[in-house]
Amino acid sequence: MDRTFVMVKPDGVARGLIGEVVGRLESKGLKLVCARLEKLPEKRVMDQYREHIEKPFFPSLRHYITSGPVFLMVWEGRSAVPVVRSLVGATNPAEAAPGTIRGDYALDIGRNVIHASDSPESANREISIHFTPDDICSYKRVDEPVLYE
Ligand code: IDP
Ligand code: MG
Repeated sequence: MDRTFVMVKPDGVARGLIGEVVGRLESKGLKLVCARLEKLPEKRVMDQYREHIEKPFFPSLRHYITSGPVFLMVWEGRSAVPVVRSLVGATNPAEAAPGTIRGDYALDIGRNVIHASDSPESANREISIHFTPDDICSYKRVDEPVLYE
């Protein structure tokens, strides 16, 4: 099964949207295998967003992402990376389709509620920034036999 890294950002946590996000991914059939609520240390912010460090918006992104606790998760399921990206919606919430998390819950690109890995390689990299292999739980969802052909 594929894994992806998902994070409810400080605006999402402060607005009480953790349950909404978790509920949507659970309803889709994905399995939560790891989670933690915490304020991100600077070093992991730099690792997480390394491809954006030189971008003009990075200082404000760094400030915002460390402004309060985030909810870090690992989700498992078939094609978990593209499936979660499609549930999350476009980076700019003004362009995100209705029915997506960003389309339904956000207005501003700098306050877009959620992060999700954009490729299996990023997912592995991001999971290992925030978690150790021992943190990942292994269990069966009772609906697994009917979720997959
Ligand atoms: P993604 O979160 O949809 O993968 P990325 O391009 O990887 O989008 O950007 C990472 C995050 O950086 C975005 O989710 C958003 O919070 C922030 N960001 C990206 N572009 C801008 C911008 O133009 N202005 C402000 N923040 C931005
Ligand atoms: Mg990205």
